[in-house]
Parts: sequence; C-alpha cells; structure tokens
Amino acid sequence: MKALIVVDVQNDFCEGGTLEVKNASEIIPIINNLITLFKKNKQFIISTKDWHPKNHKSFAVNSNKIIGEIGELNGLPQVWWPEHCIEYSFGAELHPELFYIENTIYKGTDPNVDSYSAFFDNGRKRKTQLGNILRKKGIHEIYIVGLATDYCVKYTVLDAIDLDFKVNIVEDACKGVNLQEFDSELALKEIVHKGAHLIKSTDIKF
Ligand code: VGL
Ligand code: ZN
Repeated sequence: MKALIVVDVQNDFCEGGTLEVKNASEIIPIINNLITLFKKNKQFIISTKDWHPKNHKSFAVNSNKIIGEIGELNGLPQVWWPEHCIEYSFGAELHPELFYIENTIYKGTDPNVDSYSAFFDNGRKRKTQLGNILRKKGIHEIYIVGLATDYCVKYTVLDAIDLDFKVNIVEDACKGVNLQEFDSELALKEIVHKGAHLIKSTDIKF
C-alpha cells in the first residue's frame, strides 16, 4: 500500500487566511483528483493540520517580535509568524473544497515549540503518530502534497526520507510561502538532493 499525505491545506494558508500562500487554492482540484485516485485504488490517505493553541510562541505577538523576522525559540531558529491555525478556529479547518479525508494528524500543539514536519517537532523531542501509522500499514512509499513547500512540506519530506520511506513530492500539488522569492525552488532542490522524487500528479499510476 502507498500513502497520500495532504499537508496543511487549511483556510489560514489559503487566499484570505492570516498566513496565505499565493494562489494556494489552485492546488485543490489537483489534490482532489489524487484523493479520488487513491480512494479508487484502496490506498491510504491522511491529512495533517497545523494546530496551535492561541498562546503559541511562534506567533510574533506572543513573543514580542516582528512578523517575518527570524529569532530563537527555546534554542531553535524560529520565524515569527502571524497568528494562524488556532485550534478549533475557522482558519484551522481544512479548505471547504478539499474532498473528505478520513485520517488526520495534528501538529504544533505544544506552545513552546514549532512543528513544521508532520513526523516530529522542530526540536525532534516529540513525535506524532504518523510514522507508526504508516509502518503498521506496511507502507513504504508516500506521496506528499499541500502547503507550504518551503516549510511544512519540506520538513515532512526530509523526516520521511530519514525514516526510510520512498518519498515522492508532487510538484503541481504544492505551493510555498516564499518569504524570500526563491524559497520554494530551493526547498525542492534540497529535498531532491536528499533523495525525494520530484513528480507531477499525472505521473501517478497504480
Ligand atoms: C507552516 C509556517 C508556520 C506550514 C506552518 O504549514 O507550512 N508554515 N506554520
Ligand atoms: Zn504554524
């Protein structure tokens, strides 16, 4: 079995959200086609949600910092973000046009550490259930799509490679924040260099 991992396709990362990724919703019909394809072929599908308490320290306002600048949080480099994906809020919900996905992983719930990867927090102190769930199902190959290429998608891919999964990143089904113009491009280069396979959604066949 293979898995489709739909990373953080939440309202706050889409147009009109507090941390919007430009043209984010363009990837939704592409992801929906993949959800349909994976369902049809009885493959595993799981979504992730960035899920922060209101007092999360990655929010500039909670750390007395300036949005977009880089500082340090508990010894780790930290970009200061606008408030986003606050637990149970509209902004934290998956985009309403995204097809239904049965399984969800929550990350970023500890107010003192950020968590870009869907496998581990940024300090690698705690893990989510994602690795165990995939292993239990005997899954060795995963397909990653979603938001944002230069943060949560990138770090999820890097950890998946580290955990010895065969990782495909579906280029046309991801979009990035690009605080700096080429961040997404650089992120893709880095993860390909580390062993991810850069593919297009139309390449996927069962
Ligand atoms: C993300 C910044 C802060 C993401 C999450 O989902 O890529 N980016 N929190
Ligand atoms: Zn976040």
